[in-house]
Amino acid sequence: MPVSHPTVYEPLTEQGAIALAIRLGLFPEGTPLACREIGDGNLNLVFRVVDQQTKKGIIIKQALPYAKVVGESWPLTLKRSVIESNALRTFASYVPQYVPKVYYSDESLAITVMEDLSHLQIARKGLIEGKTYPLLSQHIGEFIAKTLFYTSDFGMNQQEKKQLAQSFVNPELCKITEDLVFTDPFFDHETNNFEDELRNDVKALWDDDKLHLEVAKLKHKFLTGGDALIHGDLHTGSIFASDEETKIIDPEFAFYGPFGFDIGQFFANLLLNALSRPEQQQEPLFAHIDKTWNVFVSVFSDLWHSHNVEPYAKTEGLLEEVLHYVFIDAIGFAGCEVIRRTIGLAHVADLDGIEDKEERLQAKRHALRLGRSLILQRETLSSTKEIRSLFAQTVLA
Ligand code: SR1
Ligand code: MG
Repeated sequence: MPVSHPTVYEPLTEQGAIALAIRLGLFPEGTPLACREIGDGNLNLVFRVVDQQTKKGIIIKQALPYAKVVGESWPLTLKRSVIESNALRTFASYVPQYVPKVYYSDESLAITVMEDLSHLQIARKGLIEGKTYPLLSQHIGEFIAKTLFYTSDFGMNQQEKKQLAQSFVNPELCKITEDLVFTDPFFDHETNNFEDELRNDVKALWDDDKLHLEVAKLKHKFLTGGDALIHGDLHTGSIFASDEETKIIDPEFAFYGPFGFDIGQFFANLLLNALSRPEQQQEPLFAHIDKTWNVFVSVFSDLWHSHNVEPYAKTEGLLEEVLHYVFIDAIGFAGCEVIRRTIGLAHVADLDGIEDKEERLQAKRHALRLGRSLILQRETLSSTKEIRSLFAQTVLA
């Protein structure tokens, strides 16, 4: 049966994805192709088209006009697919080794065609299986440092930065984060989702004025901070990894945001995994947090001294001031992310996958306490090493 070639938006089928791959000339003529929809995220369709002989494939990612996790009642802009392909291309200009290659994108079909990374594993899945990914923090620290520095007012022409920022204005996806990370979990909101047994713990957060003030300050930073082009959703489900390689995917939430946000989300998701592990297996997660921060500081500082375009760059104390606020913000953002992944709309398998109900509830109570401590105590921590003691106090309290 002939397959039509859409030029106006319609969701692809597996046959349609094969037809598109052929039309784009991504495989030699006559290649026997197979396709499967493999998307397991909250928002999009993901097709893997494979040459059945060589087993080599490509990925076609297509945005749906609604949030898949909720359904058609939650409409969502297709423009996020342009944001994603442009962000991948921008990141590739600084750190090509850490992002999939983009072969093609089409705004009207809301698709991005990119490198198949199926030789790697989603880091969240591997971490849940107990893997440690020895190079993960080295790679993520370098990715974050380079992308943040080079897209900031320190690393690029300050007029061009404003234009780049304009091309990444992403109000609908930012609103999701503003609501789901910074607002809904802290109020009795219909998007929240948690076990009845946690109601007293959750209600304590809703009634916590001290916490509300600090979350409001962090939300304000997210709303107003335009330091650099950030990934915007850098949890461990947005990372493919192996023992040797790391690739960052899914930057559809990218926009000009605060320096500390990506670091905070990454820290939070490592901590959520640590909460799901027995104590004696937690250390690799803490070591990843230390190393991500140390690599970030080292790479960012080197670039600061070697490639800075800002005349005040050599002013004593400025770099230290920037790193200080990145650190504090990252810890606070991490606290918000830990709480929202526990009681908000989009949970994580690290916690939800704990089979024993009592253990699961206990891990979630610990997560709520840890998130709160990270937010309230962010200004008292002086190094990532202190996250360990905060974690231990929270879990033992
Ligand atoms: C309705 S979208 C829910 C979550 O999925 C994405 O991965 C983001 O983390 C978002 O907050
Ligand atoms: Mg995503």
